[in-house]
Amino acid sequence: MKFHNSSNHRSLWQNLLLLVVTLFASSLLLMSTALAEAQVNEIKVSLGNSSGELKFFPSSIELQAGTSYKLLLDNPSPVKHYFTSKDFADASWTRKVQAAKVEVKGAIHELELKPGAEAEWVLTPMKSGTYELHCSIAGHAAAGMTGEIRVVDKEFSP
Ligand SMILES: [Cu+2]
Repeated sequence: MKFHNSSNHRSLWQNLLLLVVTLFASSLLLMSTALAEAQVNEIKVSLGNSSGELKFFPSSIELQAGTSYKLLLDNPSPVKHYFTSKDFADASWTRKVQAAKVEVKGAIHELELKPGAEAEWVLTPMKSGTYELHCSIAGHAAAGMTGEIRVVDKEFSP
């Protein structure tokens, strides 16, 4: 093999290759940034779990007032549950609730999730405070199916 003859060619090809790799890498970076932005305000809350524990997972969430969120609710448990947080709902602006190809708009105070159900609640909390969350099925809150939603004010940097 002779390397010396093709050294000019090699550096041209290497430069081209470098350019292509750089373009590819930066487009990947842009794509992953866009994906990260799309996912940023998603918060997942499970109502119960597959072993039937009467809890929310997690049982405490913190949101920022004036920021829009997508709450991804699911029920991996064998029984029906409710996501009930009336004061939180009253202090929030609900853009929509989407579940099984049905989109609901307007005031929402609680969501019922049957076993295996999933729902997306797109909302913007408007007022800071600590709001209680519970499942309104008889006996579930007493057994521990409660939680809290903390809404904090946005921190403004000077
Ligand atoms: Cu329940």
